[in-house]
Amino acid sequence: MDFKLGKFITLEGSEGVGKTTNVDSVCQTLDDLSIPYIRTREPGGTPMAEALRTNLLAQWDETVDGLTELFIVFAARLQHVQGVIRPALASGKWVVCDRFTDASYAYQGYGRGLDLKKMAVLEEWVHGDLQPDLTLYLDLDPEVAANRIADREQDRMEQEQLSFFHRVRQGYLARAAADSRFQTVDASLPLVEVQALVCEQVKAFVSTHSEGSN
Ligand code: Z5A
Repeated sequence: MDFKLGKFITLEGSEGVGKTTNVDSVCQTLDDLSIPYIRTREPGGTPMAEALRTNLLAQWDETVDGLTELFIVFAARLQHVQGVIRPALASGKWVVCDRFTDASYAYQGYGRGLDLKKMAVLEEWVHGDLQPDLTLYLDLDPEVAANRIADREQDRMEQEQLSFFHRVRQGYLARAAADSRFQTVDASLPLVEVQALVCEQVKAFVSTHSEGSN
């Protein structure tokens, strides 16, 4: 499908910043405005992509190369874009997605040090004509974020050093500064305040884009 009637909203940020919690707020705002949407996530969103996610986050008794991670997340993304995101947008539904390709740039590009120009070729190949319309970037010091999820069992990526998450944050900040589709939210504020800011951003976006065409 090569057209879209719905809008594509993504939430981004390092682990523990509150993305999942705030996806709820985005969905609640769309519900209040009677806008039809689907809620999904990356890596994941289809049975095969969810299986790839499990592989990405699992502990392996071998070194996992950053390029291997990149191919896993883009393979999952292709399944997700073709099977879920494009059909939903083409049918007029909005898509609310917990992470998308900005996460690949932040984690595999800035975090693992992969070549950003080569990543752009892969992005173009997989979904060159499809980009989020609005990206809510939740910004938080990685140390504070790690403390928020300290009582959870940590997956392979969450066990990375703090320096890795500082590079990830720098990656997100660089991308947010370079593209007007980003709205940066201070995720260090109390949850109710973050939720209010997220709700405000979504309402502002809806008021300028609700006519339903590109
Ligand atoms: N990954 C990748 O490497 N490349 C890619 O291209 C993609 C992903 C797409 C899984 O992502 C991993 O995939 C991720 C990057 C990699 N690895 N890491 N690390 P994920 O999004 O599923 O995993 P996550 O980032 O680890 O999600 P999370 O731990 O569930 O964090 P979150 O969704 O941002 O946070 P939360 O669960 O909403 O909130 C965490 C806690 O903080 C919770 O108790 C909340 O109640 C609390 N919270 C939330 N907001 C606040 C405020 N404002 N104040 C106080 N407490 C708060």
